[in-house]
Amino acid sequence: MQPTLVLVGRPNVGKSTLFNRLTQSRDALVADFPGLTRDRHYGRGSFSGRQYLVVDTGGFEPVVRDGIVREMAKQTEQAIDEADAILFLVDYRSGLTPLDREIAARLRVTGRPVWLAVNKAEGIQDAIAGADFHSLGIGTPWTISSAHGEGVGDLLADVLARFPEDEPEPPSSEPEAPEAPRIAIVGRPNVGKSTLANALLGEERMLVFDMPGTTRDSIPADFERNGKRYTLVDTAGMRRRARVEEAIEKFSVIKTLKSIDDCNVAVLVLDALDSVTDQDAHIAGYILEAGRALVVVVNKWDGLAPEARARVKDDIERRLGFLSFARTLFVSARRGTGLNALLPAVDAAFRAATLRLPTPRLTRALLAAVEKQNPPRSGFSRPKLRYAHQGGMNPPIVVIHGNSLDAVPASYRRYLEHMFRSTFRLEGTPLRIQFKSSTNPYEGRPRTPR
Ligand SMILES: Nc1nc2c(ncn2[C@@H]2O[C@H](COP(=O)(O)OP(=O)(O)OP(=O)(O)O)[C@@H](O)[C@H]2O)c(=O)[nH]1
Ligand SMILES: [Mg+2]
Repeated sequence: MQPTLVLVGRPNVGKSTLFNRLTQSRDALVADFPGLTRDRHYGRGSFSGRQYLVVDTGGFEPVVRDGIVREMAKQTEQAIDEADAILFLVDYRSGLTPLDREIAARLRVTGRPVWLAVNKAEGIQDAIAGADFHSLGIGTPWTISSAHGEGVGDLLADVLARFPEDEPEPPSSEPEAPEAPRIAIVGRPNVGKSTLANALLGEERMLVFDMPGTTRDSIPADFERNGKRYTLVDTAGMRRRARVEEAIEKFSVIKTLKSIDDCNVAVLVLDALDSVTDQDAHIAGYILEAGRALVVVVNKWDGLAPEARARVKDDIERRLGFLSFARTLFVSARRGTGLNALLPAVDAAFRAATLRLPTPRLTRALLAAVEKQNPPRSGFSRPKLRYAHQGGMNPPIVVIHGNSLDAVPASYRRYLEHMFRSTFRLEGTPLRIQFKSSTNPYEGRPRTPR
């Protein structure tokens, strides 16, 4: 499983500094997508091949400083409720404070596993750093420095060891594609996810996603259309048909992230009446970061005047330009208009995401691209691209081998991506390109896994 780690602590203890450190490897992966805005509170990370989600509860601090336990903002409460592990940060330099005690008391009643981390303790021995904090009753304190990284690896290893590891991936040369695409319908509250899900599953089918007691486990629903099988994975906010029209959904970023991780194809639903909001852009960013195939559905299109339609299309291009690989559909889930195109778009995205890319064909495409345009010279050398193989699927990863590949600029990487996309008709999926230089002094050493 991919656990969710929630960072909790009073202001200024170093939560955001730790968050940045825990998500660094992922940031690097999606760094060069123009226009992508990162949500600084939710992120993915990996350590020794284990993946996890991290939530920084900073910025959610109560406006009223006293009575933090009662006043703790809703998002923090929700994140604590949905956490698999809580990392409770305290500050070695300022010592134990009354607020730390209040937070500890609140965390003790959650029943969730809590790790106590004494931060800003660079160069300090465990026994000294932790001395003050044993009295919080949260167990043995871990000494760390978020800023310098000391102790963070040990802490993380201990946290992750508590959760079962996923089945190891099959060797990357022969990736197995699942037969039926797993689809996650994601989006802000009340954009029409449930109506869309019902339209897909058929009127007779009741959605039971919100049955009491089942909220933490995802409940997939299988269905069949035109002789093909699909699975709809649980998505936050889906409800029984009878209750679709009822009150505002409770939105959970953590559940949204989990269902994105759990699917092959994400269907991102936007509300045409609101055009593109920041939250839409963030969810889009999570999908890209996860490398999931994607179909964008703009719902409630029926109610829009022509000028408004033009504006929405404009906004999508401007704010979600980094999703240009995905097909965008304009639909009315309630009236059923435009929906015929949805499953074909899902099929196309799934095909692209799980396509086998044989080494000879990839290499041929690579060499054709290089012949058409060489990578630019850098210093004394010109990067030499020799051959390519597939390093994974969903998302497809193209690993390019050669010399001096560190010098390949982002613009040339995008050129290659474009060439691979058009050669293999890769529509609807992110595509990752990795370079492996044989002159690289780090070649052969274990790398930080994705
Ligand atoms: N010396 C030292 N300073 C640190 C460490 N971690 C964080 N800091 C500093 O502490 C200050 C607060 O760090 P943040 O990460 O912003 O703290 P925060 O908990 O996110 O704060 P809020 O979001 O306001 O609650 C910054 O000036 C950091 O540079 C550390 O391990 N050692
Ligand atoms: Mg912060």
